[in-house]
Amino acid sequence: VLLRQELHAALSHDQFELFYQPIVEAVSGRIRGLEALIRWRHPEKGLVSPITFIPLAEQTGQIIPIGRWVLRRACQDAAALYAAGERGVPVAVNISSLQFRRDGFLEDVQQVLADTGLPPALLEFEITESVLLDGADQAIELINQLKNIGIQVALDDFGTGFSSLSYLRDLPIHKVKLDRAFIKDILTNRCNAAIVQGIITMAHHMELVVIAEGIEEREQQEDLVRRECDLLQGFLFAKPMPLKDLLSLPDFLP
Ligand code: G
Ligand code: G
Ligand code: MN
Ligand code: NA
Repeated sequence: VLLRQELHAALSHDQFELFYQPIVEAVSGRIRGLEALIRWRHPEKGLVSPITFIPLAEQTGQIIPIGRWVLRRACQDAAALYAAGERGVPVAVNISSLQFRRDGFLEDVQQVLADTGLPPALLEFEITESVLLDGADQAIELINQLKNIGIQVALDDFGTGFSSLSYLRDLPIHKVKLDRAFIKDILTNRCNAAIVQGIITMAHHMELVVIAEGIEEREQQEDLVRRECDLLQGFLFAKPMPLKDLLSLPDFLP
């Protein structure tokens, strides 16, 4: 009933978890990164999707403490992987625009890096075009500051909503993530295939790395390899899962 109130208590009751989904090199399928995806383990409802509670958390302001928790936990996990493996695996964290545009975000990030000892090169942020709502200049400055400390930034869900091609030019991002909506029927819909090819070609001319999301079939992988997409993510490779399950995958660490 009052999901809003329960959400308020969820953090103090330790009901959030992070799942991780591998991001793989398109050609080889080898793991090149992980995306952290929050889950709410509700005492009665079971696992609640962030599609339900992130918008609610954004309305109530809860997204700020929840976002801080996600960042800290993801950096702790990535630091543990780094300690266990040879080179570590970069972890991508979704940052809500409210969190990104809030004063003190950069300081929070630096504090978490200091506390966890995670090399900044192993942290990546996924933002959406809504970070530009209050004007582009502030967002550009912050992305540059993150870049200066060694954190990469990806533009998520690209191609849907209000994403403009000029964002690829104006934002000092490192990567662009093609929304699943274009990938779903890339094999049968010539318009979607043309959009995907166009974005990949453009992005490469701007020295951006391209990730395609929602890969479910081998033929989609093959098609995107032909189109020279760099990285892929989707159920074909692995679903989002708890870190301990990932660790038990064969050939997990490079
Ligand atoms: O993995 P999944 O279907 O549950 O994710 C659904 C949506 O929730 C995606 O759009 C994803 O970006 C968003 N999301 C998942 N985890 C986080 C998080 O930690 N912070 C924010 N702000 N969004 C998240
Ligand atoms: O918006 P964002 O890219 O952060 O969201 C990632 C979402 O995509 C998560 O909800 C995740 O569970 C979902 N996802 C990841 N791979 C696939 C896939 O292959 N198919 C579908 N349908 N969803 C996927
Ligand atoms: Mn994302
Ligand atoms: Na996305």
